[in-house]
Amino acid sequence: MAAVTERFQQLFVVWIVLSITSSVAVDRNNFKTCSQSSFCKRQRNVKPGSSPYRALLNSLELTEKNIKVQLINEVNKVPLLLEIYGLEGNMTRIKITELNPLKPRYEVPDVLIQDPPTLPLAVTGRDDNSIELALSQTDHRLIITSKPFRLDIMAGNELVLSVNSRGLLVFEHLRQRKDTFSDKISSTVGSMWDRIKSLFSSESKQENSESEAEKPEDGNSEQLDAAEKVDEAEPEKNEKDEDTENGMWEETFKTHRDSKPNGPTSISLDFSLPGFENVYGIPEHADNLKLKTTDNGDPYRLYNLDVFQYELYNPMSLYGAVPLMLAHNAQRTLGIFWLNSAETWVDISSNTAGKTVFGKMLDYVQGSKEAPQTDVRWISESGIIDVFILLGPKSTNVFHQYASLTGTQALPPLFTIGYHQCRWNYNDQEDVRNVDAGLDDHDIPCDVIWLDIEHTDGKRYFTWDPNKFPKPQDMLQELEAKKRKMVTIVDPHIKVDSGYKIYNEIRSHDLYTKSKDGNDYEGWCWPGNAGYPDFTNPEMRSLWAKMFAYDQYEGSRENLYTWNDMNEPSVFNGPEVTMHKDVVHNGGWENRDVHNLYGYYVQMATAEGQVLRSGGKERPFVLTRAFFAGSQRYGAVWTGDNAAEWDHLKISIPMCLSLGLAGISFCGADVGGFFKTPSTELLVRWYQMGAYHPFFRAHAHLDTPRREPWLFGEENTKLIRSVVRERYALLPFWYTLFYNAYRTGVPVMRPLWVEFPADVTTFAIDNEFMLGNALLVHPVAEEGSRGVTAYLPGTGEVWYDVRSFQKYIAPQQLYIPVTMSSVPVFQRGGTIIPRKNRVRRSSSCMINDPYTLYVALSSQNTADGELYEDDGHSFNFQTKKEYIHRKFTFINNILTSSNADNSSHFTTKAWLEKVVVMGAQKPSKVHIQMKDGSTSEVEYEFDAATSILTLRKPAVNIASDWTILLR
Ligand code: NBV
Repeated sequence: MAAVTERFQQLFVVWIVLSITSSVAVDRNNFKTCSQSSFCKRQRNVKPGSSPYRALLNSLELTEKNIKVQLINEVNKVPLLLEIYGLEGNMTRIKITELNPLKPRYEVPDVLIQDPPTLPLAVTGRDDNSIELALSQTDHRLIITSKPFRLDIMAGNELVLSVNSRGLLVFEHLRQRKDTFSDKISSTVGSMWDRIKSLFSSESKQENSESEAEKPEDGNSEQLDAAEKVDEAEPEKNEKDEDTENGMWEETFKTHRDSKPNGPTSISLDFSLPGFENVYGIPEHADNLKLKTTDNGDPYRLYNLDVFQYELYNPMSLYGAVPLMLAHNAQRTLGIFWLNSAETWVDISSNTAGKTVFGKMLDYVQGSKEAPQTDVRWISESGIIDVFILLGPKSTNVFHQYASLTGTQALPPLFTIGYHQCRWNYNDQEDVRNVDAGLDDHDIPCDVIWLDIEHTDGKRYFTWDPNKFPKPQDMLQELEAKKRKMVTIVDPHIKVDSGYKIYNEIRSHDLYTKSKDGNDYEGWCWPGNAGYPDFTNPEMRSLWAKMFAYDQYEGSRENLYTWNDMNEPSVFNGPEVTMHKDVVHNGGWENRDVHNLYGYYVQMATAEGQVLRSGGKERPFVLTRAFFAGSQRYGAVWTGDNAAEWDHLKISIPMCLSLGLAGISFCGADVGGFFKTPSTELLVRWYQMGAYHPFFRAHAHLDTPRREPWLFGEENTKLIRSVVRERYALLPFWYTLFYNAYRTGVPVMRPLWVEFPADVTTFAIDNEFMLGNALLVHPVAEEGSRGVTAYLPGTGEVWYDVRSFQKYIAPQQLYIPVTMSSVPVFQRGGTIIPRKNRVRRSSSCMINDPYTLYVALSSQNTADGELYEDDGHSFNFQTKKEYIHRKFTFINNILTSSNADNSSHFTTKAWLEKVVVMGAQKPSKVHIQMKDGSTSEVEYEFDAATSILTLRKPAVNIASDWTILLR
């Protein structure tokens, strides 16, 4: 019998694979629209209008940390508690939850890196209908209006953001189901109990005029009911039917029934942003950088899902979710961080959307009073309202603010920013050996070779297929000898198999997620029937972490790292290909509450495992597909199963930019496209794109023909080789950018508007991007392209083509004729970039190699830049401050290298072999002066045609202080 079931499961998986490989586009029927998600539908049916909420100003309580005010829904009388916190660093936190919930509601743990430090709030004004509060250390004020309830945030006299100004605060309070006799009794008892409690609670001591708060009606929120009732006139409609119809107490999607033991629990809140026309962020969506209005379609959805063959330019969910939105205009940037891990939908509307530039001009000329405004509305299925308003005012402030809450990008080991060679699958040890040799034979640097699911023994993670990979240690050692690493895939679905150590261990600790009936939850995935460890449980995470110990993960070595896939989690036979919402996690929480955190915890536990196996010494590397706010602390993210199509190549820019804005800098897309087979032209263009993305990995589907970079003729090998080598030459620049992302939260890959905040032309650009503040990249992403038009921003700024050193004055739309070898990249005047021009097999081989500095002079003949270097792999940069952080400045014809961080110390053999100055004038002499005062002459060359000055062999150690004087 067991064998029959096993066979059936195998057939099912084969069927899945076949259907996966035969269809062409996403099957939208597998995924809910807003109207198929009952809470989204109920909420969206509530239209803007006067809010039924009133803030009970007399209930205001000022504590050391926050202020508390009760809100009463004047229709259903259910009281809420509003808490407002002034946070250090120009942020405000707004929490709204039930004053007397039937039971606790979920509050997201483990994402904030600390209890955010608060600043006292002071009441600075008050009248019958409002209270004014001042946030200390800023010019920000908060105004709470009582009836209808709204909250306005002012900066000086300017209104920055309003909360509930459209009256869309909707809070489905926890309630007893009314449809059975026993429920009726418990409901009555429940509400009697509530009343008794309230009589004795401190709130009951409020003045009479406020006392409605203590008499909740134990019924549905009438705000929602009113919106939901299809036919008001229909007499005596059975409540149970209506609840079921509205999906309040149960809901069915396709064949899947959601039992909804807690009934309706959703929440919603609106925010108005006067003066803003551009909003960004809330990854992950396959859409443009600038988010679109959602009035005529679905809201953007945040619900981690394994969306097979995702479609582009739509608001459907993808694998990860970061509920952070940024708003930007020429004066300021702000952020809204909605800390909720349940299924979430975000509606965006704008009064200027759809207006042409001419229409806007007409408004201006005619003096139309309507200022631009964007309105957003967040809706989540459960939990509480816990939202952080990041008040900027600059984008860099918003990045710092968000980083102070959720942490920064972990500084990756150096090797991880090199090139990664992956496919589903490298078949066996021999195959790996050949690929490794192929890279060397063709002079293509590479740091990592990856193994996908076929390397395992029957999709049992942490094992090796004994026939294909009989000696994994030998294979890893061979790679180590080449200074290369390997990554193996470790998915979180665990084959149900009593002969499988990992399965048994998790079971013996009773750490699998549970079905609503209390048994281990099982679903189908690659191994057939699988259990899903409860990663929300710290015990499970620590057990998982221990599984990476060298003596536990047999065949592993120090140069083996990890890839977490399918961690949304993907459940082939689950609703929307994921876990049932009524699956139970640690503490009795439902998957409904924690869903978007699952993948986050998988990556967290995996990264902890890698740190643990090294005795806390080595930095981990984990690539994850699913993510949440804070995932940046645990490694890298890729954009999942894209396709070998030009539009997928293009969308990789906004997808990674959006992730970067939301704190996750280490992002990449499968180079070449995962599904389908790229034309050679597309493959080459994809390498040219990928070489400038933070995470640079080629990957391909099992069914596609092999596509290692040397398989397309010498000419194409040369093209690919050249961009991969360019990537390696720029590794010092990349590593410095990552260090700054780690230090400050500022993204590595940036939209142009981050660097040019007042230039409105940049606000919607997503076919080019900045790396740090210095490089502008406009990859060719059109088939058969003969030219591209790049926008060079910055009034009065200059840009230099990094290959020809040709200088351009900005701003301008620059037409650039292209050939297959062209990758338009420009260095901004005023910046200095470090490179290592002697490219070798892998990043570790280049550790001691000398540097070249590229100094691009601004129109004022100045420039500055930085260099960060450390051992590339350990935590010594944190624990012992072992690193160098240099600052380079060019001013008055003097180039200076100074220490940017005197507390650091690190010795390196690397020296300065060359300095290239763009936009220079010919000097008559060049000297280098050391800290001890000693000077020597430096040889140079000057090319008058290009204004390039090349200083040869200053020959100083890169960690030393020196000054180069041009006379
Ligand atoms: O493990 C196989 C693939 C993997 O190659 C890909 O990168 C993941 O995104 N995985 C998805 C599962 C199957 C996809 C059809």
